[in-house]
Amino acid sequence: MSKAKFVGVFGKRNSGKSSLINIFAGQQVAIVSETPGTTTDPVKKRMEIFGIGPVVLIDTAGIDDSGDLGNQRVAKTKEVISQIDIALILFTNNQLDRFELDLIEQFRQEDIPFIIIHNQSDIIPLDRALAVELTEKFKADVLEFSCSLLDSKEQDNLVELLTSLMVKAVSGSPYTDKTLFEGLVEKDDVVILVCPIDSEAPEGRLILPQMNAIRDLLDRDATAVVLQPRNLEKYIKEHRSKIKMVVTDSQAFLEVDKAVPAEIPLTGFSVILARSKGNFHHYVKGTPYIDKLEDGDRVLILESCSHHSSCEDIGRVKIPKLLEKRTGKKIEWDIVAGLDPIPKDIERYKLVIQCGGCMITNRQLAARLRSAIKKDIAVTNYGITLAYCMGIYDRATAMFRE
Ligand SMILES: Nc1nc2c(ncn2[C@@H]2O[C@H](COP(=O)(O)OP(=O)(O)OP(=O)(O)O)[C@@H](O)[C@H]2O)c(=O)[nH]1
Ligand SMILES: [Mg+2]
Repeated sequence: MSKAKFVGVFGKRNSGKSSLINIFAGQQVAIVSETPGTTTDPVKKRMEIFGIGPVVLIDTAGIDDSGDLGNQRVAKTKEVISQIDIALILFTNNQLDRFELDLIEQFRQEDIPFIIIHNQSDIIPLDRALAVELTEKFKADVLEFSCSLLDSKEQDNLVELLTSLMVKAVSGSPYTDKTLFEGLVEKDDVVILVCPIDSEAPEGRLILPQMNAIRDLLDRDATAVVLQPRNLEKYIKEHRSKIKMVVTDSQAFLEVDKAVPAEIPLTGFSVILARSKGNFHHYVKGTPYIDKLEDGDRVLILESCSHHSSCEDIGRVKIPKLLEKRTGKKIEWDIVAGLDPIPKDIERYKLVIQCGGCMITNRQLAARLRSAIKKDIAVTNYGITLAYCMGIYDRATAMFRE
């Protein structure tokens, strides 16, 4: 289930960013040249790094670029910051000045672990006193590196060292995915998963959250009972005392709600999925704001993948319709797709509704909602909004609100 980690490589022009990416990729993915400003737009390379798993390395344009075009490139480089899990910041010649310091400040603000790399150390070695000063000041690892060592064994050792620092940086991250039942289910618990097989179910298989739920229960040595809504009542009658909780597809919630006695916790796949992705307590706080919306209020939809037509339909059609019907108000809708930048004037919005985020990392999700949360704007997500409008929110989130 592990998602790729996004690693951004930053530094001035000619510091060796593209060279570093090529070393990791073991191939020439990025153009390297002695002409400063070779890399212009961010370039992504997906690969597997032993110890981390799938990784997307992002090569960026130099942060010291200038002029009109240069400023645009720097702006593109800075947009990358909201997408990454780790930053590698390269400098050379023991010169770390306002360009790097400005980046480091942004990493700290956005809570992104970073590794400071002194590159081209074969030409000018890293000043030890500077390394100690930087480590103390920024509580970050500082690595003496070179992308062009003649001794390949020595080069391999350096790459291995950098990899281990990257592993350390991601493993301490508070943004790693929670699994669906983390903290909810223990060994030998019985959990009923209600999976309606209707015209919306895909042919011959289960959908991803259902499969992930089964897998997570197996990992926990719990028992997953997978059944259709019509078989639920009978099962509960026969096994009532043993059931820890029931999780259902939201579409079947109302029917399932009637069949599950009040003392058995009931929730939805979309709710446990939202919880596993983080920001959940903000959603629980923000969702009831739906009923406070007034005529002319603006709502921002954050649609983080642009290629799922069913999600597109939920964000662009279903949710606006449901909310306007429920509130009876005329609401203004804005949509930001993919990983496009969040509007700077976030204060204009009364509510922000994020998609399920199945295609993005938890850190990216956190970054997308950070400015709204900071300004105390109500936030929620697709699944929880649907649950709210369907009238199942209270019961489906009860066990998480105590
Ligand atoms: N001696 C030495 N040369 C290096 C090292 N790393 C990169 N270079 C050289 O430095 C030059 C710039 O390297 P690039 O990888 O293109 O640098 P970049 O940071 O991607 O540069 P821009 O894309 O222009 O921002 C090239 O000529 C590289 O061969 C190193 O560790 N040692
Ligand atoms: Mg480059």
